[in-house]
Amino acid sequence: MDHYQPDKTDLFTFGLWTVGNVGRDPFGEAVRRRLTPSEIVQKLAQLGAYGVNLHDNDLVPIGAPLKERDRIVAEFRAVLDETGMKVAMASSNLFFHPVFKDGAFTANDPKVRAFAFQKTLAAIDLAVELGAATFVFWGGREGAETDACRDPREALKRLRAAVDFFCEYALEQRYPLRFALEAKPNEPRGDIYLATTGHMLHFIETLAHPEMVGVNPEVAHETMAGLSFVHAVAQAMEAGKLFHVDLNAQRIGRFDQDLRFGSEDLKQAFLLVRLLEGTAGGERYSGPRHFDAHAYRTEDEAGVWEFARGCMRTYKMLAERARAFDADPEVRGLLAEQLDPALEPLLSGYTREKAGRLRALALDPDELSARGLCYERLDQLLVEFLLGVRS
Ligand code: GCO
Ligand code: MN
Ligand code: MN
Repeated sequence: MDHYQPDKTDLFTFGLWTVGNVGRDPFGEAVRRRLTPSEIVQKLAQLGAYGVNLHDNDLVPIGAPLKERDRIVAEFRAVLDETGMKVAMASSNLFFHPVFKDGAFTANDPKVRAFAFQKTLAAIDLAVELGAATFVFWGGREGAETDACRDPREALKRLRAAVDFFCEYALEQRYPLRFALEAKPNEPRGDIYLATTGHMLHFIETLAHPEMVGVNPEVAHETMAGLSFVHAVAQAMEAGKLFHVDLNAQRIGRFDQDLRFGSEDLKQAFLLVRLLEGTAGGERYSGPRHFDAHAYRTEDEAGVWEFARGCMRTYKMLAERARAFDADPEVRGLLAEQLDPALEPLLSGYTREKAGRLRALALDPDELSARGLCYERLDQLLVEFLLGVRS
């Protein structure tokens, strides 16, 4: 049996728009035919995925009459049931139609905002109907090229009003739904509001129902900003806010590449999987592992499935490498050496007595700084595990 063959317990998911990507970019037309949602679900099920994610319009065309909508949803439901695939996450497309050229929830025209609300209410209903546990807000058009157009503080107030509104709606309907906010620094707008996961985490604390709202960090987006994705995810986990995660690959200083997971910066990918899987001892992330990525534009349909297989296989290979790394006696020894369990209790929970004991400690900074930390050795071990030279 292939050790890296995924199955449903791995909780791997793909957006309909990811494997469904036809390879269009700002400089060129589609290179692949559009796959139907049913085809996507069937093929992903064969490959061992757990489920799919969707924007409202990945399934139901914008403006479709109710009868048509219901027919499409019923047909989709049947394929899900037949394959045992789940819809893990859903969202509302608030960026494609020209009506959103000035944003959706932050647009200056209140009629545009009203349309975005109307569309999102329907998308939330659809999400719940399909059994999605998480609803993502990715505000790709919530930004500006010229900040002369609106006070950014007003934009934040409008975003807050919108998220609060949908939380209230979900509560009133008794929907078992959580919301996840996805940050991106730019693209398609010149600057997008709430540019990073850190911005989002603070914004959530200003909402009326912060407990219902978490984040959906994406590798590419944090990397575009030149930041450590591992740190962003760690902060979200530590705050109990990692509701969902968008896995892909990206090089710094580029457009949003959305590449196959693990295809760039394998070391960051390794450290990310190590964090999500909790192999170093922290709590494991238990939600779906979503690949928000697409195949190279060079690929035909076979290449798309190769891409999907690759995302899942690389995740599992990295998880296996991370487990081996963290079980290694030398690695454990190097990490343990850094700790002094006897001293730890003094360093949290202020009491006057602890402050007194701290003052009395004989600590010589010159002596402390003379000690090498062996992080070169530790990182070299990481590289050797990553390359499979050590196991
Ligand atoms: C991007 C975004 C999108 C969102 C998706 C869900 O690549 O710019 O990540 O793919 O994740 O639209 O809302
Ligand atoms: Mn994403
Ligand atoms: Mn992206």
